[in-house]
Amino acid sequence: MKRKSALIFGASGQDGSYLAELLLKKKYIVHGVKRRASNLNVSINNDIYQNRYKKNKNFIVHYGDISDSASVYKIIDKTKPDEIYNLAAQSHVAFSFEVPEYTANANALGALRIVESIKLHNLIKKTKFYQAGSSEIFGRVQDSPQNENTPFYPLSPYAVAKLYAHWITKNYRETYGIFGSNGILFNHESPRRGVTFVTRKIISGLCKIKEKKQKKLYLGNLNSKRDWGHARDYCFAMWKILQQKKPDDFVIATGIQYSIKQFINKVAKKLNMKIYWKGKGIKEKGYDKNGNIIIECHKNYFRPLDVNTLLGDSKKARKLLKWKPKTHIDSLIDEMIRAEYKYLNEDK
Ligand code: F7E
Repeated sequence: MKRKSALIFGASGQDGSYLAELLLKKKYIVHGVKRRASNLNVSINNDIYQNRYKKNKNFIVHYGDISDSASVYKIIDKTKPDEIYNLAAQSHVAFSFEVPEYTANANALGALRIVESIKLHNLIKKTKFYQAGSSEIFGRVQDSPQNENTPFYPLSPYAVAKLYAHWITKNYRETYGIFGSNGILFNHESPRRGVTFVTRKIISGLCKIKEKKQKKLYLGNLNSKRDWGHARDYCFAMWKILQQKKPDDFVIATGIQYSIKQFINKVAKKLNMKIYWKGKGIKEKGYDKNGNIIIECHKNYFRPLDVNTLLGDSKKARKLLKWKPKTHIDSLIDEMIRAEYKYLNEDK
């Protein structure tokens, strides 16, 4: 039987690495697109990329950039894959306020470049396309929990760009019959998460505080609530989405939410640290048992506009894809703490 082939834009990020692993296990030929001057959020991801795939002859690296039309067209023409996964993005919501145009170019036009190349290279009948959507498009939530029918209300340049990518995928599906599906993924984390995202930042910070390698952790909005799952489970959903007979859009979420403060308390408990909270809003502080301030809010980590609550309803995915999250948040935190200690020891 002929091996299936897949092309992953954003192959060296958190999701790209889990997806590549899954597809290689499923005997795909995997083409991964990587930026040559890639300054990825964590060097760990680059290591995974270098060490894990370099020697695998079924993993082929292509240098390119989602913000460069010629490279996107060329790679798609050269590989003519059965499946394309677009995981390439400027993925920091806060940073999108600083670089809105770059964010629109990568996150919105990136998806357009791919669907347009599928069309131009006559791959409509051959190639299935997965667009990595984001729960951020629900923004100022109009209903709770959010499902595929909840109205969108994006609150950042990141979310506005992701909404364009969502609609252009749907538009090419309806206009040209492209097999284009959107996964609307709620937050998903892992030890491979970049250190500037809040879960990894909290786990890394608290581990270092416990080991006396850091005194304090500065954060922003402690009251926002997120629905966090494990990236590995969510990458499995991406693959399932493309194995359907028909293209469609799916919310991928756990259906359970915690505030940032609740997440901190969970991590602290696992590390046998008790945090005593005092104050409100930006003045809220976390103290250790000796009365030292170990968590403080800093204006730099607040966003001009924040999404205060996100909670996903993934009934459709559970029914049609027969998908459900396997990893409970407690196991996710345990895995992230174990990895953090490994990184700390390697640092030594
Ligand atoms: O923030 C609050 C922050 O940066 C979560 C991306 O993968 O998921 C991710 O976007 C919450 C926000 O993720 C800090 O204000 C408090 O309310 O971990 P985050 P995100 O913005 O939800 C979605 C689904 C994506 O699509 C994105 O690509 O935590 N928060 N203090 C903080 N956040 C950060 N980063 N740093 C803080 O110090």
